[in-house]
Amino acid sequence: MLTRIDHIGIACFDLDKTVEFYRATYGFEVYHSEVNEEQGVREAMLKINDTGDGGASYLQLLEPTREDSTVAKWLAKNGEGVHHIAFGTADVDGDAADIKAKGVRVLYEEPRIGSMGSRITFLHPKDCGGVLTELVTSADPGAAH
Ligand code: CMX
Ligand code: CO
Repeated sequence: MLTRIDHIGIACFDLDKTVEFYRATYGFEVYHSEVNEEQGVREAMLKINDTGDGGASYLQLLEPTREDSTVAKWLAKNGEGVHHIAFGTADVDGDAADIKAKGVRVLYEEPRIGSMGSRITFLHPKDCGGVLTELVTSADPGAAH
């Protein structure tokens, strides 16, 4: 069951500059940052609020680490902006299987590693009304992140 907005993914050319925009404009601070080589991104997670399921909702700011990454490709075509949305679930495997059975393409056979050790998969934007959609199970679903 999808129980929250886990994050909104925003693609940018310059992560430090974008982090500073969110800090100066809204007062949001970086909760966590990391490089995910498999996804080809350097990212910052800004925690916006805790949620009723014991999790939280974030903004995920994404800067590409290499030219052939999905985010670099997207930025070249679209410029900066909202890249994807992510729903949180305690069971990414089960929810991905249920959604796949409804005819939506799930991009990974098995969930991969996302922010903060989470397990993630993606649904094809062409099957989701043009919205790249991620499903996320936190490393510790009972914890605040
Ligand atoms: N949102 C909406 N539509 C998108 C999209 C996005 N983020 N990315 C691509 N598309 C659309 C394109 O506009 C294109 O549409 P048209 O054919 O109408 O022009 C179509 O999908 C194919 O796009 P493409 O540029 O040829 O890109 P690919 O097919 O090579 O890749 C996708 C698209 C979704 C399979 C790829 O981006 C992917 O695997 N995404 C999942 C991984 C990811 O995004 N990782 C970065 C974030 C990591 C994280 O969140 O932790
Ligand atoms: Co994401």
